[in-house]
Amino acid sequence: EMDPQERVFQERVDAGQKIEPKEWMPEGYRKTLIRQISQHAHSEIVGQLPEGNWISRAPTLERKAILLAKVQDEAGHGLYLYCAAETLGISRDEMYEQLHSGKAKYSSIFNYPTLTWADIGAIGWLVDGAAIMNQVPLQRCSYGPYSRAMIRICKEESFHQRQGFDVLMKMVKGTPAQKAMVQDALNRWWWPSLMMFGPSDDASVHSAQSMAWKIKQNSNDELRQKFVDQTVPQAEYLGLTVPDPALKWNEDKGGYDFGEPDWEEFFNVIAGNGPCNAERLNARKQAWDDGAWFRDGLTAYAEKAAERRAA
Ligand code: FAQ
Repeated sequence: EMDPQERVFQERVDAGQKIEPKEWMPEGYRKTLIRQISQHAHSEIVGQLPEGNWISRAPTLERKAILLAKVQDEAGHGLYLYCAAETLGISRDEMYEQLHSGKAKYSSIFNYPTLTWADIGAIGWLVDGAAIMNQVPLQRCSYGPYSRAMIRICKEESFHQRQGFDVLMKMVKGTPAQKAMVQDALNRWWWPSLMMFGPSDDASVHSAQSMAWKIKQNSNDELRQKFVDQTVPQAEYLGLTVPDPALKWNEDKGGYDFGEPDWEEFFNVIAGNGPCNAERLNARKQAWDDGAWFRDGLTAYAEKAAERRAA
C-alpha cells in the first residue's frame, strides 16, 4: 500500500543512507525536519539570553572571556541550523516570523531565570550536558545537512559542558555560601533539565514516526534515563544532593530509578506560560525591530549595487 517512491525512500533510510536536499522525500519528513531543526535553531538563539544576562557580571576577566565565547558559539549554532533548515525550502524570514509570532517553539529550558553566578555553571553542566546527550545521536540523523551540523555543534557543546562543571568545581571548593549557591542552582535546574528531553514516551506524538525515519535515534525516555545515569555520579563528585527523593540505584536495570517530572509545569511552559517566556520573546522581537535600519540599509545598498552593475 506504500507509494513506490516512498518505499524506495524508506529502504534508503533503513540502509543508513543520508538523504540530501534536492532528493525526493515524503512531505511529512520535510515538515518534521523543518519543525525540529528550526525549533533547535530558535533554542540556540533564545538560549543566549539567560547566559548573556551574566556576561557583564562574571566574577573574573577570564570567566567573562570564556562565557562570551560560549554565548557566541550558541549564535553560531543557531545560524548553522537555520542554514540546514533553509535547504528544506523554508526561508529564514519565515522561520523568524514563526518564532516571533509564538507559532514555533524553542526549548522549555530557556524560560527559567538565571539568578546567580552558580546558574551559569549549572547551565553548562546540566543544560549543555542534556543537549549533548540528545545531540550525539542526532549526528547520525538520516538528513545529511542536519547530521553534519550536529558534528561540529557537539564538539563545541562538549567544551561548554566542561566549562560549566569547572565553574561549579571552583565554587564547591569555596566558602559555605558559595557551595550553598551551587546546591540551590542544582535544585532549580535539575527538573527543567530532565524536561528538555520532551514529554514521556507515551505522550510524545512525534517519536514513533521520527524514529522510523531515523530523524530521532532514541526515544525521549531513553535519553532522559541515560542523562540521569551520567549526571548523578557527577553531582556526587561535586558533593551535591540531587533534589529527587525517589532517586535510587537499581542494580537489575543497571541504572537509576527516578521521580516523574512535573508534566503540568512542562506543558505550561511550552504553552508560553513559563516564568520568562514573555521576557525572552520580547527580547528577541526587540532585537529584530532594533536591527530593521541595518537590514533596510543592506537591501538599499544591494539594490544600488545591482543598478550600477546593470548601467
Ligand atoms: N521544549 O512529540 P515530541 C540547546 C514539544 S539544546 C519545548 O516528543 P519531538 C543548546 C515538541 O516540539 C535545546 N518544546 O516532539 C544550548 C512537540 O511540539 P510541536 C534544543 C518541547 O520533536 C545549551 C511536543 O512538545 N535542542 O539549545 C520540548 O519528537 C545551552 C511533543 O513532543 C533541540 O531542539 C521542550 N523541551 O521531540 C543553547 C534538539 N520537548 O513541535 C544555549 C533537537 C518537546 O508539535 C545554552 N530536538 N517539545 O509543536 C529534538 O531532539 C526533539 O525535537 C525533542 C522533542 C526531543 C526536543
